Amino acid sequence: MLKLCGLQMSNYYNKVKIALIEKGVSFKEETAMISQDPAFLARSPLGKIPFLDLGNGQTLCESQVILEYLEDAYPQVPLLPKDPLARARMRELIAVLELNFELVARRLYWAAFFGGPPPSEETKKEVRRELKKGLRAIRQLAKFSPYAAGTEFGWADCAAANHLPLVGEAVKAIFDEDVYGDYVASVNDYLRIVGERPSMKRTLDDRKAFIKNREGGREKGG
Ligand SMILES: N[C@@H](CCC(=O)N[C@@H](CS)C(=O)NCC(=O)O)C(=O)O
Repeated sequence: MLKLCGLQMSNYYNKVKIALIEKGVSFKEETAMISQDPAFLARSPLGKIPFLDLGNGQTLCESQVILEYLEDAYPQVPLLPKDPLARARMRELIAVLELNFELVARRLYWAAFFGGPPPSEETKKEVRRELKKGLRAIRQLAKFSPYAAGTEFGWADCAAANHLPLVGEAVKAIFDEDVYGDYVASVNDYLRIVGERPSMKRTLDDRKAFIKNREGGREKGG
């Protein structure tokens, strides 16, 4: 059986988890900490999570690559439209969202979520500038009608439903601002609709429980 490896609090892990649930593919979950140990690198070459253990001695890393694999290997419930341009549009939205928005905000996560030192003024300035560019492009490309790329739930939602709130939380923590500004109602309406899906509910509940346990463990551990 497939095994999704990583941490239930990770947005990229949850992107893959939602795709697996939506597609009705059986899978198990394995908690795996980010590591640069040779044994871990043998399973995940960059030492990142998530990765998928295929159960035959092989693994796959990179969430988008994993989604592509799942689509090819389990085509019964598609998460990508049939039309070539619509497929490209979905990939375009994910690329913009991840490379030009989530990855930019990622520079804030250490300070925002893990007690790291505050980012420098220079970093904050760069992040603010790049997030603005990324958000402008997202506003241009996202449909939210009601799903991220149009009327059908798909890959773009597996990504957006996890990345959009996380970026919002990071910006709030560091800048005490709402990154979405006058777009916030559209984003929140979208997150409410997508959040009603059982795949999202399960993933978010697991995430909350994971974070709660982790914090409890930390308190216990002093
Ligand atoms: N492009 C990767 C991003 C995955 C990623 O950044 N994962 C984070 C956790 S959410 C991680 O492993 N960080 C550790 C590191 O960057 O070394 C994907 O889509 O899977």
